[in-house]
Amino acid sequence: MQNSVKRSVRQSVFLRAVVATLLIVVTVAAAFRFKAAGQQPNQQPNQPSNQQATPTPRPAITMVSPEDAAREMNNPRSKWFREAKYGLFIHWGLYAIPAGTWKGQQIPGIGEWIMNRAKVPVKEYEQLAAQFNPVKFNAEEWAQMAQDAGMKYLTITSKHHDGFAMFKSEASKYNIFDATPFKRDPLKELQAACAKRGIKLCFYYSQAQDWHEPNGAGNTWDFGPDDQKDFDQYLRNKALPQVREILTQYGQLGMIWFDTPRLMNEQRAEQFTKMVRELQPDCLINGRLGGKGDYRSTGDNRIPDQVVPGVWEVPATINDTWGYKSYDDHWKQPADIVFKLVDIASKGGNYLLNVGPTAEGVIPQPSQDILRKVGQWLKVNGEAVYGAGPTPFGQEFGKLSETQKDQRGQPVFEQAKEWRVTTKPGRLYIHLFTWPKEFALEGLKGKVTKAYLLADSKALKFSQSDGKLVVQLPDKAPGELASVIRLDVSGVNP
Ligand code: JFZ
Repeated sequence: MQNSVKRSVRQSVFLRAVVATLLIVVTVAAAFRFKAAGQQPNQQPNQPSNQQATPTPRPAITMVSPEDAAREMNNPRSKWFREAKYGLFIHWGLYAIPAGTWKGQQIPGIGEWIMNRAKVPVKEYEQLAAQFNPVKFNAEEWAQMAQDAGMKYLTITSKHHDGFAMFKSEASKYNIFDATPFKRDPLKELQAACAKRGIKLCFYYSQAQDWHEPNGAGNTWDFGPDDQKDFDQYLRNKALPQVREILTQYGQLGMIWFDTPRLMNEQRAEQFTKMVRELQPDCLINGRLGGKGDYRSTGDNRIPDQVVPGVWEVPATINDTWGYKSYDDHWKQPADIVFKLVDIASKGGNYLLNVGPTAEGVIPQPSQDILRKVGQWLKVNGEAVYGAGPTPFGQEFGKLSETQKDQRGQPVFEQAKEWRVTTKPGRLYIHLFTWPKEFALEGLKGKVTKAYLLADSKALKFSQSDGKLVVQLPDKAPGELASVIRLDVSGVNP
């Protein structure tokens, strides 16, 4: 509600009065409810400060039928992806040159949208290509960083909405090989560097929005409204031929990550699906093509509140932009990223975390340092993440507020952040984000035969009776970031 309140306040004094009245009503009502429940208004457990704002109305993820969830889970094509859990997203293109500033003006919003947000005419934006010379680009270093970070796949923008291809393309000369002084194909170089390290290479491709093309979706400032365009002409002449190129010239791809399916329909999506299946039957299709994909994405940076069945991924920023912005230093810290990675894994999803390299071809040092810290944690605790399944519990996620409602009148979810659980057959992994004297767990089926911290492998004392397990912990946590207890459980699969 805070955001909408902010907006309203700007809009008019009248609205301000309405909002103030509403707030008073809500506060009074809330106080009554607290009283009825015998609580004080400030007794809200586990409410981290960054969760105060009411969630935006869009849902975290599209729910699917149990049949579709099972189809996703049983798809042999997605096996590597379901196990990988953690990938590196890279948004890199001409937008790294302006880096968030156009003609001396800082342009609000995500960096890769600068052409759209500043309504830069194609003729002007195109000129960036002549300056694009990322001589510090080193595919080996990028792939090595992904590996050090513990990321199992790498998804890079082969073409974003600005229409500029980051690979050598016959279908359009508006590409990094033909239109820049760089004259190299970074995707080709990444193919080799990723293959060497067993990292799955995946390409983002903006199939619908293409602000460079008169018939592509999105550029209304040069080319007028989308509904008057010959969108199929654009698909035929650029998008489909370029997707064919990326499918045929870079070896086996892990997936193509399509995005923002404006103007797409089933029949248009089908042309892409058919091409991917014919040329690379093992290549995954993400959920933003405009038809049914192999798995689903949440909204950007949106983590669901509970376990979500099926195969899904949270695309997320490490600061507040995808494409590089010189003045965005709002970095998520390693502890936060570890929490989000575990939180997502414990709900059954993947985490695709983004970096935005500079126009010189460098991944900003702060993001490298942060990701490597998380990578060190994964070296010790990766067994509890890679290939791990979701929690059999759920009480650890928090609960619906009895008092706070969002804009739609739905109760706000109060997230708890003390612990999370991931699973493997015969094993439970308890990730602790605070350090209690002992850890107690209710509702555990099966008999615990062994308990120890992944960090030091020393056996922990525990007792189990009436479905309640209590594990004794040493005085100090073994590491700076989350500590993981491994429980070996016999009898039933946890
Ligand atoms: C899209 C792009 O427009 C953006 O530039 C970036 O590449 C991002 C990863 O994807 O933005 C979206 C797309 C979908 C949602 C939100 C932002 N969504 O479904 O909530």
